[in-house]
Amino acid sequence: MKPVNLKKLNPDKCLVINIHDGYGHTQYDQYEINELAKTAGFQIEETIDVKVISPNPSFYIGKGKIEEIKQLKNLFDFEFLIINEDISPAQEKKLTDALNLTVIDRTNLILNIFSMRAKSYEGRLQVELAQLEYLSTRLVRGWTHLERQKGGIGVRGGPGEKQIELDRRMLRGRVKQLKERLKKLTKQRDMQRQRRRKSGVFNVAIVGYTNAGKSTLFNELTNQKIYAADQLFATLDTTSRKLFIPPNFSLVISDTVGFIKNLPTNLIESFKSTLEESTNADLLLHVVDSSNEEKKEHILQVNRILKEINADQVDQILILNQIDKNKTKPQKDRDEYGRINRVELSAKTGQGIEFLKEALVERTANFINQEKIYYDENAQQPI
Ligand SMILES: Nc1nc2c(ncn2[C@@H]2O[C@H](COP(=O)(O)OP(=O)(O)OP(=O)(O)O)[C@@H](O)[C@H]2O)c(=O)[nH]1
Ligand SMILES: [Mg+2]
Repeated sequence: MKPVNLKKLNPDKCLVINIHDGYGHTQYDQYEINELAKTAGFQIEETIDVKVISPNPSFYIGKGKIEEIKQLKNLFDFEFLIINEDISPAQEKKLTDALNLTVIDRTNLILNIFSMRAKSYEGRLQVELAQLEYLSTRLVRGWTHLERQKGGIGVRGGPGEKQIELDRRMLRGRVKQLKERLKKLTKQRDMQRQRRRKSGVFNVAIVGYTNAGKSTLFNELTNQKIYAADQLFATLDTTSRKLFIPPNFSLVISDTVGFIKNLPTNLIESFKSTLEESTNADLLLHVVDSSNEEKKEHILQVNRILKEINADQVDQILILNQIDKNKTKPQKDRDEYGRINRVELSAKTGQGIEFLKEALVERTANFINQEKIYYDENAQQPI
């Protein structure tokens, strides 16, 4: 029941099971789970659709499907089963035992991709914390389950209880240590932010669904070469750069970690300080892959997470990226206050970037004026 260390196991063959409701509806996008699996280094041998109206409490899927998977296993020889859902620890364990396969649910897959991607010290601490929190719920539940077998809560000396108790204690110790280290880093980050705020710099954060093209846009705007790739969660660490727009505008722009539908809460919690880069921004560039069929759902999911991290009040400009794929023209739209609030562009070819720069100049000028009013008003305050 440990988070699987995919680093050691990759690349490997897997079966993907796609849960649907009998009408072709799935909670999670089939294309996305395939991309997640590939990003984690898996080779997808076979995909099967499994209808689940109400999940089987023991195995999540029905017994008939378990037999079918056993037969597929004989044919295709895979070691991993990836399930396009989040299943309970007990279901994971039962499925693993029944099939003699390593079962990985969607949350576990995402946690592992994060762990493979984490580069910075802070990123590594954040991912480890999220993974341990995920593991701790599994251990706790496994433990209560053992207790129940021995005749009720509070009964001592059950088989394996000592080991689990020991594991739990070590786990709690490490979680505490990680939280303390992260707290120190958060303090440093807060101080940096305060300094930036005091200096009256306009802060812009690029946010959006994973693989929308945030890093490509960041590179195009700042002439940087940070990692951008056709992979989910290519970026985990926030990168900030000063951006100068002629004739005389400057701002700080940050590229941030991508979001995904139902981003595991453990990750949101442990990545809070990184995500707060968006909460504390003056403007968000919400990047969307306009060629993606799921773009409306992606916008909804990003806004949902922004709300969760209290960034839903920050002004947004919607960036419909990748218009080169749709072969549509660059465009800008304005809101009822006359501000550019929507730009259609291609971060890759640069088409439409001038509209975004125009929007940034407008917003920066506005910000500087507001700051002046703020300072003037303060100056008039009697001491
Ligand atoms: N055709 C086309 N491809 C693009 C465009 N913008 C980005 N891409 C491609 O889309 C893929 C993802 O781009 P990234 O910039 O890494 O996306 P991201 O939003 O930073 O992704 P994560 O960091 O993984 O969340 C890369 O292969 C880019 O080359 C675009 O305007 N047009
Ligand atoms: Mg990126």
